[in-house]
Amino acid sequence: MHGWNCPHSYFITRTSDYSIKTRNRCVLGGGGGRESVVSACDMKCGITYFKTAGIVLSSLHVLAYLNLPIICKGEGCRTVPLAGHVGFDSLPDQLVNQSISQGFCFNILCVGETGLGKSTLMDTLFNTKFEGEPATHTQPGVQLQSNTYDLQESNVGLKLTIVSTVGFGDQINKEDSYRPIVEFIDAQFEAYLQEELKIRRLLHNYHDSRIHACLYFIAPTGHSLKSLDLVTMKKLDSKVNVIPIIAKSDAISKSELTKFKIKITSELVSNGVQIYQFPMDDEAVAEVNGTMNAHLPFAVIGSTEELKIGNKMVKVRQYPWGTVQVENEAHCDFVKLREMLIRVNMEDLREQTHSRHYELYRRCKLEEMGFKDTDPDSKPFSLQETYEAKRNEFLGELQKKEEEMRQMFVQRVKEKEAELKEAEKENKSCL
Ligand SMILES: Nc1nc2c(ncn2[C@@H]2O[C@H](COP(=O)(O)OP(=O)(O)OP(=O)(O)O)[C@@H](O)[C@H]2O)c(=O)[nH]1
Ligand SMILES: [Mg+2]
Repeated sequence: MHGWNCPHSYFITRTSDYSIKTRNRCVLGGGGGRESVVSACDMKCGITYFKTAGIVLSSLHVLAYLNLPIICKGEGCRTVPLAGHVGFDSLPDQLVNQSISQGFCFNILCVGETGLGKSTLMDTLFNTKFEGEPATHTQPGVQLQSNTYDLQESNVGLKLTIVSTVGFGDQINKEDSYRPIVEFIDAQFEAYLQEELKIRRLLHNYHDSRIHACLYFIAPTGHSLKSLDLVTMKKLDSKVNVIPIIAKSDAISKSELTKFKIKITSELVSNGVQIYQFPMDDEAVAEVNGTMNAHLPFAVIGSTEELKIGNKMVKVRQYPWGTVQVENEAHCDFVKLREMLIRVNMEDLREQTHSRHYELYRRCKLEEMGFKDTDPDSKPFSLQETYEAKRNEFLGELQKKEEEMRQMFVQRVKEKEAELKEAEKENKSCL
């Protein structure tokens, strides 16, 4: 969250109702409570940016919208009185409009063995039926299947890409199962890097296919992680935000699940697998994210089947012995996953992908190509200098090769001359 000198920030959960939470989680407003907003502003002021589902608004904007006086008492906050309306308070509006017209994009990678419920979970998460055929267990290798969909909620458009592994875990030799996944992730980074390096870049129109979240489906064995899981997650953790989930968690009892979660967590730690942690630096969501981090890996159930319970239609899986409700937090962690992945941390996942994973890929790639920021004396090294150095290096190598070939040629001529002389001598002696 961005702020102007003011240590206090407010967080709007939804654009529609302007309910305001202070950073200490006290909810003010809620459907436009004018007094509450005044008191929030009275309490701690300054011009603060509100961040709402990836859209930035300022306190000025909110107060102006609600037609409220703007009171500023923030310490260390320099204020310049304006004689009249200038109009820069519409900046957030411009940003909101721009963001809405551009739309958002989010890419999820589902990694998990065949039949672990990947497609069902995606359908359940986004409350729709995505296309896709079940995979057979006879695939000779792992493949990745990618589908992009345009979704619309209220007036916000989302370009959602779901990538799923096909044939993962079906081979006898699973040594290289992680490789196609790593290659796929790198290929998306490479495509973005190539676009960035173009002279005519079209990044605002570019369909960003970099993976923002990797849901790693763990089989509900109740024992421990398979070596395939550990190896794959370890290979992926520096390239993508890995969120492990226990799939089909209705197949495991409550007490077993608690032990299984502890076991998985300790195995991940002891093998140095860095899974994605919900961020704690923003006080508005620190508490909820902290609590959710302790619940990882989420135990989920997927289903799109609906049943009327009471007077509400709910998503369920029905069994001869009873019914399990997908969105009931006493039954599984599906709601926690949906909240964390979509409502609270979608923007952080996108940001982490760009600032951490892509940055690492870009750095390694450019270094591999010979680019560097500083010379051996730690002095800044420009792109032009890098180009010159590379060119000189190349010319030097070319000259060296030329010299070697010249030497070789001279040597061969000498040898041939010696051979001819020898032959001439022999001919003379025969005569
Ligand atoms: N018990 C249980 N079954 C589930 C759950 N989610 C999905 N299933 C069932 O598992 C089967 C496979 O589900 P899919 O969603 O097709 O699994 P998938 O991982 O996409 O399979 P592939 O794409 O073929 O690898 C279906 O019969 C689902 O109804 C769950 O949470 N619990
Ligand atoms: Mg599937």
